[in-house]
Amino acid sequence: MAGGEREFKSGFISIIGRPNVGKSTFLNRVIGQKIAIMSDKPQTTRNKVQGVLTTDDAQMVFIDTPGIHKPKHKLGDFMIKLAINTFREVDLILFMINAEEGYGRGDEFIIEQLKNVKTPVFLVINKIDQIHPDQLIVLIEQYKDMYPFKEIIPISALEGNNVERLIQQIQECLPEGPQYYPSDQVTDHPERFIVSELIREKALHLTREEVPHSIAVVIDQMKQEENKDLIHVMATIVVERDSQKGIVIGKQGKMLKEIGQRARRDIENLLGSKVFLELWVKVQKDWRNKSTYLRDFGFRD
Ligand code: GDP
Ligand code: MG
Ligand code: K
Repeated sequence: MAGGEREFKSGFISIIGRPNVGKSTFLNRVIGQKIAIMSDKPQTTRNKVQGVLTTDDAQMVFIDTPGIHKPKHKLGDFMIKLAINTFREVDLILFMINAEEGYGRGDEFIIEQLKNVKTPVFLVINKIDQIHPDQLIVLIEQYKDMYPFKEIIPISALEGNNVERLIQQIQECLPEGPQYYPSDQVTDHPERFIVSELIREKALHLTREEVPHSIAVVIDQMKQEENKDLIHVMATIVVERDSQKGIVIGKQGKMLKEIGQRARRDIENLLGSKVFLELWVKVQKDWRNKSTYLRDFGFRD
């Protein structure tokens, strides 16, 4: 059992823009490198996870924002509110435009909405393979005065130009956070949820309500060791404050060790196999604000 903290970034990223600007093409390209399509997952009516990209240092959860994709339609107040709330909940917004088309009324609408949120926004100018570099300069000049974009990044989602760099910039922009989804597999393993609940239960029980119920447990990995009757489970206990982290780890790691030993026994019974359990504790301020997304995937607050 190991205590301590890993430096890891994670966050939710909304890709918005008029139809046909290349949002899906971009996602598919990202899928080309290790991404997992999540479209078969349960979804809220509001947001759906489109894909998860996990690198060594970060996890990027791309989500779809219904409503804002069709800004030409007359959206009711309700839909607009919904869209704006979604903007507030994500960590980053990618506003994608089509370099060939340039500025349009749909963009004007989206930019108006963005003015009400603090979430950073990248302007992604897609389809640069279709234009002359001089045109690109004109476009950047035009857009940069419309809104304080955090970054303006020209790409070709189709040909892949600059996509790596965009991913890099996204990663840099994300806050520290837990890995929400497993990187090794994407299947909706019900066992994973039960395992996380077993750990959570032990943590809550042993800390005797000193740690509120806002605690979450994320299973980072659950893997059968090759040729061994042993399942390796890596999990992170997510708390909201440093003080809670101290309680969960305990003096010289005693509390965490106890949580781990008790949870391991239960998990071994559940899985009918020996278990090697590694636990980390991570402070994620405000993680509850992101619970809208987590709840659908078996996390509870
Ligand atoms: P979405 O509606 O925003 O999801 O747009 P799509 O990803 O479905 O793309 C719409 C069309 O634009 C498709 O025919 C894509 O092949 C094309 N497209 C997307 N990205 C690029 C690009 O970088 N360059 C070019 N030339 N075409 C692109
Ligand atoms: Mg699409
Ligand atoms: K903003």
